[in-house]
Amino acid sequence: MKTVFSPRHRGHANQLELMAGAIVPGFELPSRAEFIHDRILEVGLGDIVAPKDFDLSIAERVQAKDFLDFLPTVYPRWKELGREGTALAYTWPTRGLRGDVVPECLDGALGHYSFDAGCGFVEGTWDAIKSSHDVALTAAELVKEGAGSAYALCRPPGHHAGSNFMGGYCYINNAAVAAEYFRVNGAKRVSILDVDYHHGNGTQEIFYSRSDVQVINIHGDPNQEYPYFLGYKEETGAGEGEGFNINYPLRWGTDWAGWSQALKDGIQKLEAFGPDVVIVSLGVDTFEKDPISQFKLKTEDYPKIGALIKAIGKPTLFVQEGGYAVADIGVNAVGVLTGFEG
Ligand code: SP5
Ligand code: ZN
Repeated sequence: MKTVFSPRHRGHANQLELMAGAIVPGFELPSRAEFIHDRILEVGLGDIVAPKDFDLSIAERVQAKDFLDFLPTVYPRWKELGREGTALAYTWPTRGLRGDVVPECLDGALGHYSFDAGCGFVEGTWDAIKSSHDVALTAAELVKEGAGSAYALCRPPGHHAGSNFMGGYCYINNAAVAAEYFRVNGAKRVSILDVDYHHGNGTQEIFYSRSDVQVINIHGDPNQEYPYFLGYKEETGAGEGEGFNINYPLRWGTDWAGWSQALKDGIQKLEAFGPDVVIVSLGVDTFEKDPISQFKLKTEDYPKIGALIKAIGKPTLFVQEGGYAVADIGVNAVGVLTGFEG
């Protein structure tokens, strides 16, 4: 299968995040995408192509225009304030505060448009976000035009970003934009299968009231794990969308036996839905050596994931999400893709 990749992700570097009471170097490193890129060449998965330039009209159908307009302004405004380093939010509107105001002050606006301190901005961040969006849409276009599969090597990732907020290293929700692209281009039903270790709260929120995009998530139980405030089993969709959101929260320590049971059950529900196209939000932070995660998948398990997805028999778009064991991320992510290829 073809991979879409842009070196413009590299400008999103040296960002900081808040973890366990300390400001630490971000885990979402440029080397993540480079290790995957190099592994694709090593195994000869297929051509690696550059993204086309897309406008944000599809993105604006799933994420608010004011939010999307805000993203490119953050770092220029940060610099205008005479600051350097990473622009990061530190105040968030929770219960009892006004969620409807966007303060003039950049720090307030950053808080308004995010739910955690996982989305720092540096000089090259917006350009990387836009390139990641373009990577997803270019790969979606390949699938639309008849490729059985394609891989969007997105960085930054997207699944924590919702209709008007960022968080969890995610700004534009690449998988959601791709799903909307397929809908606009004739697909009647789209399934998003999110296998990242963390619940894809943004994807769930975007499609929660819709019956045309089924969202299936397998992830660390939010009682134990980030993002804590969404991803529980009883969240099954609302209104028209009732029954089209499916969560598999799994406890810390889950290994292939438990994890693959959830995947097989999810695939059954996906097949019953009967989508025209499948989007896989492909995180490999389920790996036993992931530095911020608590599942126990092994390198040998990733090709099995690909094979199970291949057996669905649908056009499939893989969209890269998380995975922080950088030395292993290439082998694991590409393992899913080679397992799919068979
Ligand atoms: C796309 C994606 O995978 N985003 C993940 C964002 C996770 N951010 C919060 C991480 C919290 C880690 N806490 C565990 C501490 C391990 N020592
Ligand atoms: Zn993750």
